[in-house]
Amino acid sequence: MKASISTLNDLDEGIDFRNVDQIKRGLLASMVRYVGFDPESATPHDWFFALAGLLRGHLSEQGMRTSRSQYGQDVKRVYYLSMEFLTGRRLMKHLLDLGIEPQVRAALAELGQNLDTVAEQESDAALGNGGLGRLAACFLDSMATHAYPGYGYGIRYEFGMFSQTIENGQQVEHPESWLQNGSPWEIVRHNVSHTVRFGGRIVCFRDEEGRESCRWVDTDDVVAEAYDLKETGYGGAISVNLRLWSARSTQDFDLRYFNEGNYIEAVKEKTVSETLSKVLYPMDTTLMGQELRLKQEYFFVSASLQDILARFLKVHKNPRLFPEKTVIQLNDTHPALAVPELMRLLMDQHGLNWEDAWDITRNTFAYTNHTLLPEALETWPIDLMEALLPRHMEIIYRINYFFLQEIRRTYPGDVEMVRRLSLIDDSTRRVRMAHLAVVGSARVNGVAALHTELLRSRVFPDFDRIYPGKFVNVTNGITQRRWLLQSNPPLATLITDAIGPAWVSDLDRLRDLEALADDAAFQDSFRAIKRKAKTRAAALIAERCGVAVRPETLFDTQIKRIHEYKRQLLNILQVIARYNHLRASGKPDLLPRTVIFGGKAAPGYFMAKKIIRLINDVADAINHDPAVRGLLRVAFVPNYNVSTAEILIPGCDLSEQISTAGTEASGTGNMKFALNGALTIGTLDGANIEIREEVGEDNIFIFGQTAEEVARTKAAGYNPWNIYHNDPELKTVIDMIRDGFFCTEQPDRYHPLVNALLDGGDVFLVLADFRSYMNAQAAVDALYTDEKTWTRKAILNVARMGKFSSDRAIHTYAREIWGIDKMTRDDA
Ligand code: 26V
Repeated sequence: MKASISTLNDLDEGIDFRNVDQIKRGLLASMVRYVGFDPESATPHDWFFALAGLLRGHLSEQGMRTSRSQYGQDVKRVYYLSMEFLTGRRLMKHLLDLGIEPQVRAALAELGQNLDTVAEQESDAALGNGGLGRLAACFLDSMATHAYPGYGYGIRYEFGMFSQTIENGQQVEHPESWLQNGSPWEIVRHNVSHTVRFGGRIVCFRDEEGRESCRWVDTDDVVAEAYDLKETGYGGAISVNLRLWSARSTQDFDLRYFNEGNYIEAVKEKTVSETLSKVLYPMDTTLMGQELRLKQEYFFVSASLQDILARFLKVHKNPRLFPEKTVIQLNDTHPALAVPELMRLLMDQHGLNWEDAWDITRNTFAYTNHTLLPEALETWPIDLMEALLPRHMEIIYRINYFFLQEIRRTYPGDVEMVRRLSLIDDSTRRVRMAHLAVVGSARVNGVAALHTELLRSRVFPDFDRIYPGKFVNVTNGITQRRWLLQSNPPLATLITDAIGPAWVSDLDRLRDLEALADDAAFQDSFRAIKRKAKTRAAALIAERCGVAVRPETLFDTQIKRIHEYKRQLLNILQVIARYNHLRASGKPDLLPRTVIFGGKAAPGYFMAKKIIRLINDVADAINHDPAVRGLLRVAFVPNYNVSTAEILIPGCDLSEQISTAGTEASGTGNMKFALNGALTIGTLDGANIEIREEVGEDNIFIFGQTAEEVARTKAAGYNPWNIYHNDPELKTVIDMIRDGFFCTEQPDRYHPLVNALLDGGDVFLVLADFRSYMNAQAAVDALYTDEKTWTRKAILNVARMGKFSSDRAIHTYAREIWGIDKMTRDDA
């Protein structure tokens, strides 16, 4: 019998989440049946699982409704392919989306439990490195909230981003097993699996009509198994499915070995293939030629495309309609193999010819670029690709052949142009994944206005010329549901009380707060909320770093990945200068400050690790110096992740966004801070430029060279030594670091950092921007003494953040890139 929608409605009789009593009974039942513990002796951890288990059924039901609507309306879907989804904890998000937080809180309270304590039992799903992965999570939230038929595909890493401890001032990495206790949210799809093939060789033959077809044989196979997570949207009507692939061996035992009695060899193959989804690569720039990474990329791309095609073909018999019903967004080049994979599937499995397959392919994909750093642009050695993916390499050669033929026709005799545009770099014998993505996509976008402009002018000028209109900008955004409603409930309530709740799904409505920027009572409440959030941040700092900090001081925060281009080093130089000033003058003319750092370094990134150590050494010296007690404190908060951000961002006064102009594609932390009422000190880089446009130049501290000035400075032959010799305050700071002031037991510890700044040419212009940064910091000090003016500016920052909602970003993608519409729920 075919189940009808009403069958699903009947299920609702199970439990009414508006009813505290029913939730309570549901929790008890879930504890006994699902967790298997006696409620009498259950811990908060057990209650977390009981609650999640209870909700999971509800989420799954909602997912089915969504899916039925999508099929029913035969909608065009967008598939978001990303190697990373940094979703963080899920419990509170689901409760807020479903609007049942108060009821669940009350039910737990009746059982003697506190919801916040229970929620803290959940481990972060840290399936991403940083900005790119968190953006993907914000996007799923916006798609679900606004009922776009979206679908995420990624990898179910067994180990996500490593957890970080600081030992002797240095980063130590530990494996992070978010699945250790199992994840109560996952829905395992044992019936959904796809075979992914590697290696082998190609046999091509012609049929009677002379049509060529190829077979890929003698391959090593791995099975991709589907695990689904439901991303709820606000209001809870519609959800987006996030399907993560886990690698399983095709064979548990290699019987050849097993029969010879070699048990270990017999299971070895299993272990090898299952390492594919074991661990997230914890770097977000250079990583060249790692075979396992390439295999991960192809593994998730192939499984996802097979899945997408199968879903399409269930309903549509004609593959030529594919782009009408499907758009696939490539989150950076990591899934760029989707281009040759779709070609392969269409030709080798579904019998299409090259022209038709290519027509479908280039109308299906869109590609987002997230970085300008040359070392982060992916390329793969041809030899490795040929060994692992021989059929794809052939397809890439052929795409390239036709593409370059067209270029030669348009630009006869321009061999340089051909060399520059080729998908293959002949001099290094590598495949340029960005070129593959550009050629294979209908649209390419950057993630902030400046970034898109630089992409067009510096990274892809030739492509921009040959494909007018292909490059577009979609400035990033963040979801206000997580980054305000969930992480800062007191501020969210204050706002809702003042202007109503519409901002939760329409952030432009925050504009109504402008009228309250000077209102004394509103200002008082705003300040009181900030103070409370700082107290909470202070407690976290005390617990994690053993450093006591006072919430009355200015909280100055830089939390993000540790990278030379993000210039944590510039920040710490400024901190040392401040320290020197306070010590020398003995006059507390500078406002008391707490400088907070947090962030992980890629395990093999020597300089970034040195920077972490320097911050910790400096923190140690300053925090133990009675001369600056009460005036300056420095804290490095270990293991920065989504949950830590949720506490540190609301409790911040000054947001540090100080990358060298032209290096940070967008930044999204900058948006989260401003939305929570911090003022930004920053360069004219990435989305900072647009933040300034929105909040007004009086309400942000801008310093340093512009992207154009950076380029000119470098072209003119920048010499950092000149700055060093001409700025005595800066010279003192650098000399202290060089001479081991902060590490007397090993005075040369920071020579590599000092060398990079001086003899190394100071690639990121730390010295060039130092004085201007100091001046901006002085302006911060001056303004912070004027409580009313500071608060006014902070309120205006919140009021003018509307543009930076991921809702706006998703509406733009939907309209301008994806060509998709919102769904209506059939039974809504
Ligand atoms: C690159 C690589 C290359 C080697 C292998 C591992 C790996 C992992 C990730 C990446 C991508 C890094 C790019 C990235 O995260 N970009 C950030 O994207 C944010 C969202 O668009 C943006 O706000 C940040 O400015 C940008 O740095």
